[in-house]
Amino acid sequence: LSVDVTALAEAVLGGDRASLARAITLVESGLPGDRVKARELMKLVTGRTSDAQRVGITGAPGTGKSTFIETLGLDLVSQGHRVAVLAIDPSSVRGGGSILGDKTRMERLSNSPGAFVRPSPSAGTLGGVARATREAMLLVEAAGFDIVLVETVGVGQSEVHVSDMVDFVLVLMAPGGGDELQGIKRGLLELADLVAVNKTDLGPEQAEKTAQDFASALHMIRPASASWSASVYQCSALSGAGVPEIWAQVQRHSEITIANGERDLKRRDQRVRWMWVLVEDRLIESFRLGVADRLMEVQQAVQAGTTSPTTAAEELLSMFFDER
Ligand SMILES: Nc1nc2c(ncn2[C@@H]2O[C@H](COP(=O)(O)OP(=O)(O)OP(=O)(O)O)[C@@H](O)[C@H]2O)c(=O)[nH]1
Ligand SMILES: [Mg+2]
Repeated sequence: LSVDVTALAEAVLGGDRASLARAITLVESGLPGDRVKARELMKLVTGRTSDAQRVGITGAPGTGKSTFIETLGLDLVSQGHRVAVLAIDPSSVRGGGSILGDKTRMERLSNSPGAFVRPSPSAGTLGGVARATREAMLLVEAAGFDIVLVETVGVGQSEVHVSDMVDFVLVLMAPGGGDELQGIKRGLLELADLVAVNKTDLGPEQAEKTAQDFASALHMIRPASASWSASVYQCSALSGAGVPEIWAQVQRHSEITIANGERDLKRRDQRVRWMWVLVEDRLIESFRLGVADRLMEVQQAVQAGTTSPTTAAEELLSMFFDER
């Protein structure tokens, strides 16, 4: 990309959508030259962003996250808000192609002048995608969007990163019986500020039963904050039923945590954690480059058991440090 970063920053701050899109493409790029420009761009917009409300919407694939965001987003736009939607899709990291890519279109919301919908970057490391998403969030705030909704698939590590960048985590669940509380769902519940059982239109009894199961599971989890504990709501993202009630809770949380200073504290912590994410990302990247000649071989020897992990780590580390 050939870019005049200063002009780009001013255009983003002026709310120009095409420039915003180009700026996000720049922060998503992995090319070293682009990374330098992206860092410059981020410096220019820092401290000049709007004070947006940041909400993460996570849940297993197919639970209705995009549908929920479209319904909610259109409603918020009609109330005069400017809504930006960003997506983190861990499958895009592994496969090179994005699962969300096609389905995240949210056509009606994308066409709304009050909204900006950006699908997930389609390549990069998970850390890199999370970094790009966080920077994209700051960019949409610089462009004046006052609500940012971040969609993530609640598998793998992505939800850990999303709770590190938002004020509120909404977990969407689909109704269903049996082993509902195993594995990823448990992990998700621990991050939730609110759990919404979606698709109630498919069967109210089933949804009610699922909601009760999650409510009792939530009782076993110690709330992260004294001023807020997660509760369970039901909705139909498709019909819109229950969606305004859920948003009212997000608002209530926002009012409480702004008033008692918790939101500010959380954002301070998040900034420091992000500094470390960036440091780790850069270190690992330069480490991999630094030991690239031997990395495959050593890794295979560890897999085969002919070299111990300790010996291998020592070898790679001294190779890396000796080269500097
Ligand atoms: N009946 C019913 N179907 C719904 C509801 N919400 C979403 N769906 C459907 O469920 C399917 C998945 O919805 P999405 O909104 O794409 O779900 P998602 O969680 O974003 O999916 P991924 O991005 O692939 O993880 C679509 O066919 C939706 O139409 C709902 O409230 N009721
Ligand atoms: Mg989706």
